[in-house]
Amino acid sequence: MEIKKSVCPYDCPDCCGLLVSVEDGQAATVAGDPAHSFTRGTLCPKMAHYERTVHSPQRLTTPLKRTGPKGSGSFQPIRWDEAIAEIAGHWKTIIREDGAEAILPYSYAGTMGTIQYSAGHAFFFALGASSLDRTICAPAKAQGYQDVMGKTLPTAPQEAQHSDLIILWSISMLATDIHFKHDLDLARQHGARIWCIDTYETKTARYADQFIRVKPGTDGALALGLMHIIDRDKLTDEAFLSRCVQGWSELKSAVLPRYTPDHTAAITGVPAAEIEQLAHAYGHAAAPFIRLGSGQSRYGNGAMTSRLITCLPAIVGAYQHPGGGLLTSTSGSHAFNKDIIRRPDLEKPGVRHINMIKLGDVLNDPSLAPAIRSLYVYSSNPACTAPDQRLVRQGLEREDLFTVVHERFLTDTARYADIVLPATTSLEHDDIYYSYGHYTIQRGDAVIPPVGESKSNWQVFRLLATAMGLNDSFFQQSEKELINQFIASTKTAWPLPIPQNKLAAGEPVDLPLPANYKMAFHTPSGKIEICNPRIQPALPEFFPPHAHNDPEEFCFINAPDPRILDSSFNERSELTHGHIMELLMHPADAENLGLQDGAIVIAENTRGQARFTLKLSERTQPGCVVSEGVWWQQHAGGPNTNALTWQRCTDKAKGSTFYDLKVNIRPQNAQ
Ligand SMILES: Nc1nc2c(c(=O)[nH]1)N[C@H]1C(S)=C(S)[C@@H](COP(=O)(O)OP(=O)(O)OC[C@H]3O[C@@H](n4cnc5c(=O)[nH]c(N)nc54)[C@H](O)[C@@H]3O)O[C@H]1N2
Ligand SMILES: Nc1nc2c(c(=O)[nH]1)N[C@H]1C(S)=C(S)[C@@H](COP(=O)(O)OP(=O)(O)OC[C@H]3O[C@@H](n4cnc5c(=O)[nH]c(N)nc54)[C@H](O)[C@@H]3O)O[C@H]1N2
Ligand SMILES: [Mo]
Repeated sequence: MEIKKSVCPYDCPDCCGLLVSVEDGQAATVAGDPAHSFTRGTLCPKMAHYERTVHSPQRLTTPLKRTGPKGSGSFQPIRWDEAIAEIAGHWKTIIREDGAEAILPYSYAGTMGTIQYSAGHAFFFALGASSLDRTICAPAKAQGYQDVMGKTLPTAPQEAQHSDLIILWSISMLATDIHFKHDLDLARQHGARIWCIDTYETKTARYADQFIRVKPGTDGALALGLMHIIDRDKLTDEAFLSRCVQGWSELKSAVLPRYTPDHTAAITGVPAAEIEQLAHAYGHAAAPFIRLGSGQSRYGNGAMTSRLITCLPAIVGAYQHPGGGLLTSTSGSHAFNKDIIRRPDLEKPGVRHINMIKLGDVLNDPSLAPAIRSLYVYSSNPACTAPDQRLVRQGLEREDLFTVVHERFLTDTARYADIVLPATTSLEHDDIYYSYGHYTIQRGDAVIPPVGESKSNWQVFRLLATAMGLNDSFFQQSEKELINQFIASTKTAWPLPIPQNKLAAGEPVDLPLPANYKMAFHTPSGKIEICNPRIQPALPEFFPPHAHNDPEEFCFINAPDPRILDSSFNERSELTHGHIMELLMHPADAENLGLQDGAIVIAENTRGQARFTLKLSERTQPGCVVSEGVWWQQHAGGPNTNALTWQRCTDKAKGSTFYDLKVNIRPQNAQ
């Protein structure tokens, strides 16, 4: 038996270091790598048995061709050369008749690996296909941070160990960022207090010392209310503000006066006394640290909300103190020059861009010219995870749509494919990884041979490039050659030298941070920009989310489930058994509707409906129902939460608004 190092590839901020024991070409066990400075040898329950995903009997092992109606899941195995020839044949006809823009790639972060995530970019650019805007996650959060802080490096999570007050702000930490708990536990040993701000009482809220429950989409008003009190009670750091911040006096005179505790309480639903308490805790803390998740960004005002929260550390000068600061997403990704794989230079000028959130509209729009005639999906499961599911599935059912899905499992999306191609897992292909939750990077080479005939994303695009006559030598490179280029690119892409030999050897490497990184404000003015004259509005200001004006009765939060990750891990029955498609409702609301705990209910709105088991709980607030997890149809027994979500975008950065919606609830047997 041999122990080999690897990296968790999933779309999670922790990006764990792994130790894989390999026996007879199979992964026998998977453990955490104690040498990884953020994840320190522990894993979540999903990855602790990653070998069950890798060697699952449900793995796709050969290419498949559809034999039944779309969505039925009837396929027959075919050879790789037949599959590639069939795809190339269809695409050549489509390009000749309608142009390459009639082909749409669709992918996201099934793997976060730098190569495999972006493996198709250059190929589809060279083909001239429609370009996909990959905005399904939290670009509005990044935008809000950037509007205030520019390219300033966010605070490293380990800093929180030295903080005396930590706010977990719309982050489901015990589901989505579990290793951060270690840093908080250490801070607590020195007396730190932990606050959590969420719309319902998550496990993370129970772990915190104090919990603030906000109405969905109103955190921007809360941030303004906190600033109002911090200013009123003279808890600001005036020296820091005058030296390092632009626009504070304008915000103070033009916006803050309205956000009195009572006005803020009326918008957010948080009692004025609690707002006062949090403002004083934050204003008096020696080194307050905010860990901002993405929940607040999944609304029509998501970029603005994130921008308003980003102003808070500035007014108390948090960045000056060890332990103080704000972590949104780390910039570990800047350690590599991603253009090496993405090749933006190959994108044809003026080519059509399509926002992935709008997939439902795009597949059904009769006026789109050219119409989408072929969809190539990899590293994503849009039939399950994209908003407005009824429209997405209606599009996938189109007989004239030639759909190819490159997957590890027969997902909801793969069931609609004309051709399915089997994909490797991260243990079977080479890649190099960065994290969006900390500053450790690591190379992860294949540790076992491919399962069945599966191939990596990059290997498939190499085959397709040849079949489509793209002879550029770029497409002939191996993954290892690309990894070497990424390692070499760290010299120019990152501020301080990175130990390249350690990185090349597959060890976790902590990116060296400049000593003053928290105080080096990379904005055009060199200051933190509460007022940003280059954007509209120049001063941040709260406005309500989209659903504010929706006619249905209940806000609907569809949050992460600790057992799965988006729709990944649905293949693992030991994880997915038990409570799924549950809907939390406040007992007072249930009483009004005459509904009992355990009732089967239908949630519905103009987009569609989904069936849930009702669970009465004071963990949620009146007027707000909650469901956790994005479940495969075979587990959900029908449409999942995305039957109810909208294709509407955020205020900036065209992000998704998964939590900005309302539904009506009725018992299943009532009309
Ligand atoms: N186990 C598990 N881990 C995951 C995922 C998963 O599905 N399961 N998903 C992965 C992905 S793709 C991502 S992007 C990250 C996301 O990780 P997080 O940032 O933790 O998750 P979010 O989905 O943004 O939701 C975080 C919390 O925001 C709350 N929330 C919703 N609306 C509001 C609001 O208006 N105000 C406030 N204050 N809170 C609100 C939700 O109730 C939820 O508890 O996690 C990753 N890790
Ligand atoms: N209702 C609701 N919907 C949501 C969310 C929510 O909170 N609520 N969260 C949203 C968010 S934040 C995100 S980021 C999206 C994510 O949505 P998706 O992009 O659909 O992500 P996953 O559901 O994880 O599906 C990834 C798929 O990629 C496959 N895969 C893994 N590795 C590879 C590989 O190397 N190659 C190939 N070809 N395939 C691979 C996996 O088997 C898996 O089926 O979901 C969004 N959808
Ligand atoms: Mo995400």
